[in-house]
Amino acid sequence: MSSDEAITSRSLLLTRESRVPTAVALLVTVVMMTVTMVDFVGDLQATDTFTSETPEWALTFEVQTYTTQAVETLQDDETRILEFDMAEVTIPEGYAMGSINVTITSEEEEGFSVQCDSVSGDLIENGLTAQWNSPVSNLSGQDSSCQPIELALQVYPDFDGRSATISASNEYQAMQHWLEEGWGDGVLLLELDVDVNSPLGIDPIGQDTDEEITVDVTVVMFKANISLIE
Ligand SMILES: [Ca+2]
Ligand SMILES: [Ca+2]
Repeated sequence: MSSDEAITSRSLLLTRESRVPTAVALLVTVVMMTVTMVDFVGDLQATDTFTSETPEWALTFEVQTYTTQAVETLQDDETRILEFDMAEVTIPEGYAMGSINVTITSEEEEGFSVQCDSVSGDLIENGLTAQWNSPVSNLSGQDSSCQPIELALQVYPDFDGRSATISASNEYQAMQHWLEEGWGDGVLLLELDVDVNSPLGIDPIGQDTDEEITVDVTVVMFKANISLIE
């Protein structure tokens, strides 16, 4: 390269003809950097106000129930354990098990010649996947006034069937809590105890010696729905 050529190339950007394009290029660069900075600051501001602008979602549940019944006659002083295999429950597509409700009903009805038998029912904690320690679960009950005993086992965490409004940045996050699998697997064990009570003064032939107990098991299943509150 001769010295003449070197001077020509060095001054190429600064020649009178090339000054305008160079200035335009610089200007474009400055504008682009400014746009990027504004975007960046805008993102920071968006993050700052995120909590107050998180979308709200309406949570609703579709509910279906499965019921099964067992009728058992227990003798005085008898204890019996009934099994209800949850594998026999048909759970519709998209549904999960929410809770299990048990109603224990005596055959006797309180009346002039009846002294109600003492009946107790206990759901026995085992490997059935459920919220055994939830305050909503009611595992034990007893009655001696011919009234039904109501027991309940919360299966899915927090499920109560009630609609709610929740804040979440997107639909998946809003739904996330309701997509768990594996709750309600196992065998429900119900222990029944009967102590027969006979009215005083009834002749021995008319003595009460047993009690027919009807157990109704209702499995509540749900499907969660989420919709954006505009
Ligand atoms: Ca009785
Ligand atoms: Ca009886």
